[in-house]
Amino acid sequence: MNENISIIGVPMDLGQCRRGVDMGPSAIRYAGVIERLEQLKYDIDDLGDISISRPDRKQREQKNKLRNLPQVAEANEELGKMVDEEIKKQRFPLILGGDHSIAIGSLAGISKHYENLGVIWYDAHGDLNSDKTSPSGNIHGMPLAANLGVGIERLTHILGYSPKIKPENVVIIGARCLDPGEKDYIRDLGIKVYTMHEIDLMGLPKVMAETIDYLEARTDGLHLSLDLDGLDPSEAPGVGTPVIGGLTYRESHLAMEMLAESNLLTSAEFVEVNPILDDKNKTASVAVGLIGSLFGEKLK
Ligand code: 6HN
Ligand code: MN
Ligand code: MN
Ligand code: MN
Repeated sequence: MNENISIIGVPMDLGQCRRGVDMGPSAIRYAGVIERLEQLKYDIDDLGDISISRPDRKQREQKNKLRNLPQVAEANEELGKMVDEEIKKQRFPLILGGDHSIAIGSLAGISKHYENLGVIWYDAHGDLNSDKTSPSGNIHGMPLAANLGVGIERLTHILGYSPKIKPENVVIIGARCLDPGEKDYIRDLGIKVYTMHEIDLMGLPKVMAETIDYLEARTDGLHLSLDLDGLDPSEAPGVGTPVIGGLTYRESHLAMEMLAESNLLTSAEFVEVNPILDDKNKTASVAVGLIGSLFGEKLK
């Protein structure tokens, strides 16, 4: 693993409707992410939080199919540029959210550097909606689609190119709440998905081993996009769209250890931590625990 990590906080809550997820980066820092990584002897550069412009009242009242589109797009351009810069400096970008709409900017900055970027989407949801299929108008339900080049141009072409990733280089893990349009899309494109059903049948270790083998064979970089709602809400309650029946902390911890052992990871983001909905910063602490495992706590 790259020994130099740049942390970028993205206090974004405009990709969905619940207040508080903009405090996710602070909650994760407060839970000790930097100390944890420094103990593992990484060189950490905390770049702080990017600034997000707020919609004024008139903009908020506008009935638009895509909620807060100008502000979300602008912040993602900004994030994309920062991530790109850090990779140019040969540093590992670790992005802290914020709602999942920020994965559009993360991948815009990352994907420029790879021919075949692999993505693990660890999430209860598919985040594969577009303006046409979204039931909510919330952009945090759209980042994976946007990165695949599906949706409106303002989101698909962040940093001026599209698509960012290919469907065959994506693996979704933990899905248990997919909208009809998302299911059609998964079927049409043949995206690899391990739903909770498959995880229950196969066991998480087999799922991770298959995922790692599959991506290792076809990709030249690997990004982890981990939405804390992939975990069960009993262990990660501080999320805006909880879905029961999720991955346990132990399973997730093992998934991170297996990723660490694979030595394939080139970037990561942890999103959807909402301290207002949380129980004593439990979800942020879970995120920090998973980050420790991901960066090789067991190996060092
Ligand atoms: N997330 N599929 C729902 C929607 O509104 O499009 C929920 C999306 C949740 C997104 O948790 O990142
Ligand atoms: Mn998500
Ligand atoms: Mn989710
Ligand atoms: Mn362990």
